[in-house]
Amino acid sequence: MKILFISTPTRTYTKNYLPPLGIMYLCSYLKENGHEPIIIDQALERLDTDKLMDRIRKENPDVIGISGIITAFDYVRGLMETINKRFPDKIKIIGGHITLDIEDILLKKLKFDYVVNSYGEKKLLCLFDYLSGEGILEDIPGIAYLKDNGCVINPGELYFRNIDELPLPAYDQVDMEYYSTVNSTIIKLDRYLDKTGKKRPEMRYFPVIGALGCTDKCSFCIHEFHFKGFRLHSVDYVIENVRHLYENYGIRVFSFGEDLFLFRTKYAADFIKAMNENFPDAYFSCAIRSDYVNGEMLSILNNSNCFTIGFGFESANDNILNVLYKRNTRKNNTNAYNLIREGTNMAPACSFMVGTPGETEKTVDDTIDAIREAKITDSAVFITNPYPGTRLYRWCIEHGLIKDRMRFLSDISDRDAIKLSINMTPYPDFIVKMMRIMVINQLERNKIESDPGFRLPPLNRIINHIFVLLIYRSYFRIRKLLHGKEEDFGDIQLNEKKTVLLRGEE
Ligand code: B12
Repeated sequence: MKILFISTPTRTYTKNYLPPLGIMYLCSYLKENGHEPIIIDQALERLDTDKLMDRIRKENPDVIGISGIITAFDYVRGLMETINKRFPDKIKIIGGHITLDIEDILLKKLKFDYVVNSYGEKKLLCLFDYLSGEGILEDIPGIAYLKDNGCVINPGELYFRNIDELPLPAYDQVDMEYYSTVNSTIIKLDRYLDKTGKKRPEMRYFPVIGALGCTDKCSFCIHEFHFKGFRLHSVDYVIENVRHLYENYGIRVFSFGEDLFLFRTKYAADFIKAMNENFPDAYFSCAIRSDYVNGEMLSILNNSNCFTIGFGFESANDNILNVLYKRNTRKNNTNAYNLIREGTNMAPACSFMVGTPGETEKTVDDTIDAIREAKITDSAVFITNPYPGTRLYRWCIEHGLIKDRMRFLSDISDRDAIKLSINMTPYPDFIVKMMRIMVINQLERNKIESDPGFRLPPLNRIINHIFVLLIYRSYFRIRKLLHGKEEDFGDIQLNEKKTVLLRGEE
């Protein structure tokens, strides 16, 4: 069967800077199984509608497979209007994170024929068998379709126990030159090289999947209900992948992911040994959870070319961390940050989020205090967004915070999580936005103290450090006067109700 995959822009105003690894994996697996997959990397190419339709016509596939994350929703909706008009008879399938918890909308409103949830390889293979007249649709786990005008979502999951069975991604299907050179400066690598005096590599960068999934089920992430479990590639598999990229594409800087990679000490030791022996001139970054950071792990990593290690700090208030289901504490986060910064050459990287249900002036102040104490300087600060597929999204639906799903999907389209979509606090929107600025202000204050050469733009100083501070603090003073006491929503439970999402009931 011939399938044409189309990647979609995470942001329409700028080209994607990471390759569409999901469909690259699907391509190589389907090819290995006798199918004919190809990719139009629209996330990069940005063909105008006519050119894109011409390409589809020329390729004349049996199936059109669209891939994306939820921020591509509006784009996919527009694309499907045209595709449905021009190619009414082609089979249209959608996969990727965009599908989670909105299968009915994709089937009924965007008029896809099939939705494939979570990992796609084996499900697509079964679906192709079904489309060729073999197998039963109802027996394919994790796919959704319309039946008697109702949305059917087959339960269950179908994926590899051993992910080493996956062939390497189809690198030949995308513009490797673009993807390996688009990230031409990586500040944390520059700092690492300055600190260690190590030789500057050729700046050719690429992400490598070392593991899939996560050990945890944070309420703002998709791993509780979808993409379940944690699967680690063997060291040999990852090294083979790295070798392929190193030898064929000259890659010298790797980022290992996706959510979690080196967290078992023995695995980390074996992996670092193999990297040091085979690619002594290659550098890499990876992601971890702060509770997996310890002295032994760090000394192993410090004895390698790992230049940065990132984790989600999220909040320094333990109640908020509980609402986020982080299974972690402020203490673990600050310890990990300090251990990495003070005991190694690596740069710690962490990110924060504000506006979680239960957030108050006090909980944000806890985060600000922790940033001050740990002297954290550069870090991303997001506003908690209830993306579909997560517990927070289901909670927002249950609590009536998301009433019109189509409108919500449009609101989160084409935007980063630095924007507010749903206000999950009792405060006005501008206060939640200011919470983010207050946290950034502290990061900037730390930067001023640690780097004498760093200057804040005067307008930023006046607006954020003076006006925002004044309005924000005054708002809470007045609120405290009116309520007569400090607010505390620390006992919020996101699972107070049995979370069953009714898809297709609207
Ligand atoms: C890398 C990554 C990014 C990259 C690029 C993502 C991309 N490819 O477009 C970058 C850094 C740009 C990014 C940005 C953001 N991201 Co992001 N990101 C990820 C991450 C960590 C890994 C994705 C990945 O590469 N997986 C590995 C590949 C191999 O798997 P895959 O893509 O899932 O593909 C498989 C299946 O999905 C399926 N499949 C995929 N496509 C298709 C197509 C068809 C037809 C079929 C049948 C199947 C299929 O089969 C594939 C193979 O099994 C995920 C978390 C995660 N663990 O998945 C979050 C994740 C996708 N991101 C997320 C979010 C929210 C964001 C941001 C909004 C966050 C922010 N800070 O602002 C921004 C959006 C940018 C914007 N609009 O401004 C959410 C998305 C939630 C959702 N419901 O869509 C995720 C799931 C994290 C989370 N919170 O849980 N992200």
